[in-house]
Amino acid sequence: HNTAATGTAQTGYSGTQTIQTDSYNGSYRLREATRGNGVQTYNLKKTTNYSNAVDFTDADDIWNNVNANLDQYATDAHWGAEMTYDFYKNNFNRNSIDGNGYAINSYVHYSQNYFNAFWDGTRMTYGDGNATDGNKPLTALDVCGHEITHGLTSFTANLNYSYESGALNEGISDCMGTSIEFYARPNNANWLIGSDFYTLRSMSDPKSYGQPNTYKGVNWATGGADNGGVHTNSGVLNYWYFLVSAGNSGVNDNGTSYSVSGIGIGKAAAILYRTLTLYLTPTSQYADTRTYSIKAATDLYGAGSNEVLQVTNAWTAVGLGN
Ligand code: ASN
Ligand code: ZN
Repeated sequence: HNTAATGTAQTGYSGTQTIQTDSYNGSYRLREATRGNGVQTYNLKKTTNYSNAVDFTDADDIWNNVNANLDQYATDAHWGAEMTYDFYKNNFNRNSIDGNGYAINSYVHYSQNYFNAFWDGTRMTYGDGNATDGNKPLTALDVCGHEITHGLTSFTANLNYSYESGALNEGISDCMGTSIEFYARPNNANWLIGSDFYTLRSMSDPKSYGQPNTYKGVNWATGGADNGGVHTNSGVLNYWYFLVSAGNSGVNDNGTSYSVSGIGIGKAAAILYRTLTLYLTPTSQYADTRTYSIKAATDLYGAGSNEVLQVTNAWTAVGLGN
């Protein structure tokens, strides 16, 4: 028999946060039922065997045991999943990734020296990192939001995970992951991906991490590696999203001068969410995303609005003018 409880977590990356847990058999677990059909976070104990995963437990629901197993970072995954649920619920009234309460299960301490995190179609998995990032777990808030958003994408546009549609799939996860970071941790948010443990990408300056900021421009990946460059060519969507949110001016790789006035990350998220959930399809390309994001902005803010103008200007900036 279990009872809902409210705990306090000293997270690894996000300071002290309130989390929902439950009380069971004399201790507390990272399980809750206040959001949809539940948010659960499990311990793989450095194995890859999901059927042997166990609960993380705490004696008093004040999760402050910093230990050599790095168990404190499990609370980051749990809180990150809760904040991702809240972001979609509070902003778009969406009840989890499928709109129907889909249980969000996360698995921490996957394997050994594993420097990645992934959504496998049903759940999240996080490695503990390796020497590259100083052995820091991958449970940063923006990465939690990124991985869970892969689930949202699979239930909506279901963008094919290769070449351009795959780059859009990746970019959408970065854009929403960063939006979730700004939503849940507004005083400690940035446009980098994974900077809590090791910066993987920059949305405000994709070229500084080997990504393109212009469609088919410098750093655009053309080969089959990485499913057709999905983690590289996502830089174009990322920079578009940064521009829509925060604005910037400059000259792109085609020699086109641009100036975008940011409309804020909240409106940018609303436009991208509507584009993803209403208009994109498995085979959508960058040109389609331009068309439908302008349509989404028109739906939300009206034809001729400043929002539509800046969304359009940002596409011109990344090399997708008409
Ligand atoms: N962390 C990576 C991602 O979510 C895993 C992968 O390559 N699919 O994109
Ligand atoms: Zn991804």
